[in-house]
Amino acid sequence: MLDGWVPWPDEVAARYRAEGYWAGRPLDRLLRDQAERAPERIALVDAEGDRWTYAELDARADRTAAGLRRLGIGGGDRVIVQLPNTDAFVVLFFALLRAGAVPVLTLPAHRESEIVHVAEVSGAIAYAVPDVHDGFDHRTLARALRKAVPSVEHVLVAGEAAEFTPLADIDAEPVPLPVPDPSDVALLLLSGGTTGKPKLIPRTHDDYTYNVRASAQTCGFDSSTVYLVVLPTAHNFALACPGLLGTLMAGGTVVLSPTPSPEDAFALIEREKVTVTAVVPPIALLWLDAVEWEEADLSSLRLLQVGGSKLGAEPAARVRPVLGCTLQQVFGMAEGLLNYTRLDDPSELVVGTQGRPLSPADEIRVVDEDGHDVTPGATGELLTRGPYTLRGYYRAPGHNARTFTDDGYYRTGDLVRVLPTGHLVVEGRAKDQINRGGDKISAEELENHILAHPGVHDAAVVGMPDATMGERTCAYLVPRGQAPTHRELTAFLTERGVAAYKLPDRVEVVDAFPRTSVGKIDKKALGRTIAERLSAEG
Ligand code: J2J
Repeated sequence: MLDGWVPWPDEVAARYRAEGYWAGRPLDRLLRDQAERAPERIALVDAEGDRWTYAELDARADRTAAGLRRLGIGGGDRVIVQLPNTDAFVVLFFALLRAGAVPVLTLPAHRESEIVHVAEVSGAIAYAVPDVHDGFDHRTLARALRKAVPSVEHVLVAGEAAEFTPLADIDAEPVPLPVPDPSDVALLLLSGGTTGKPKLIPRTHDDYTYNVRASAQTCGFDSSTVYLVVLPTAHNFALACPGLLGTLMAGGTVVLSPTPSPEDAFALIEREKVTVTAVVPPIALLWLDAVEWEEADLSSLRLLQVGGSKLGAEPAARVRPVLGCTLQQVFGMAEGLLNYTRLDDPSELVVGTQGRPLSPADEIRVVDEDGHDVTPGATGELLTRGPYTLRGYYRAPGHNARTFTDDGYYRTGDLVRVLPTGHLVVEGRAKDQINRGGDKISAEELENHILAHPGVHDAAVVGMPDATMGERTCAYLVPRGQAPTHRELTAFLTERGVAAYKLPDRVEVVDAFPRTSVGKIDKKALGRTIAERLSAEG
């Protein structure tokens, strides 16, 4: 069993098993089951139109798993996966599970700063990358990683491998492999983060399989489902809510879009007769406008899932008239808890709420700053525990002590109110994070990077309102001598290996920060100041 993670207490785990939430099956079985049931059905289609049946995908995963074992990868080894939306991701994901290795999923946008940290915390022995993606050479990053974290023994490359191992060569005759314990960790997801360094989220075979199965049921997935992966495959939403795993479990077809652009996505929706997809609000807004200029037949689309940040009521109300499909709001988190509006909810709930918890076993509390339950309907911080919500981050005991209550509730940092129907409305945030159109930025993490600049004495990162993204990032600086310009600062952060989505959108230089009565930086005041300045600028 993997060490360094926090399992559910025995009696709770026994209850989840007895009540049927945890089925006691390894996560990779969902592919094998369909390969046995409907081997000739199309499981996967990529942007070029290449197609794989369930039998083919299953066989490739088996061969790759055998190849991984031959390389010595298996038995709980952590493997960082940073692959774009291609068949290589899908095959490697299942192959790692079958080899007994633990995929550590990172986004294509992550750079040296994030990847090195993830490798150090996870103790990864391998790193899987594309050769070049979006103009960035991941082999260069791999070289830097190997220097910084010697435990990373293997670099597996989709495409031109240079001195590394081509993913295509990881191939061997299938061998019988040990079956993992379903209560053990299957994969590690990256959290949005509220601290200096990103945290890793352990997800077990039992909990993630339940997450996928219950989501697929709630969203009506079946063998006629054609799901378009628009967000990165490594994102919990696109992977498992119900996402690509839910589609495969239901025997449907997964279509991979290389980007969320209307050009790519609309063409694939038309070509493959896509029935469902999942996007973040800025993409939903773009699509709602793009129907004006991007000619495509979207009539196959039945369901658009939107989540990651709050969707405004106005665009929410436009989804059905403009795109001709049902909207589903999804308020989820890689840590676990998922809230969905239901397909048969009345439109005021679909438009005006962020859904209600997926599982009857999800427990939620809404508390005030002292941790007391608020009166029903009032706004407070959402706490949750349940059969697919983590009990602790991986190898983070100090952080866990602050982020979980003694009785195992996860403090989400989200401010919500609960309607009598059980639906949640997200009202704000208690955590020090910027939600930039679904991309999460830990203020503390970014401040630490900025503080390394010689021209910065102190830094405070806050969100500023933005019509399309919801929020963008503003970095307030107190200079030491000559303050860096916005351009100089972003160049400095890029050089440090910070992912592009974390770069500040604006820099404000001040002599001193406003302070609260206890002497902390008053970020609320900074947020108000920049919001006022923006509205004055028009
Ligand atoms: C407001 N805030 C939201 C929403 C997430 C499905 C959907 C989203 C994620 C995700 C996910 C929100 N309205 N509809 O993993 O499976 C904010 C909250 C939450 C945080 C989690 C999924 N949907 N949020 O966004 O781990 O602040 O997961 O706590 O990236 O996003 O971020 P993340």
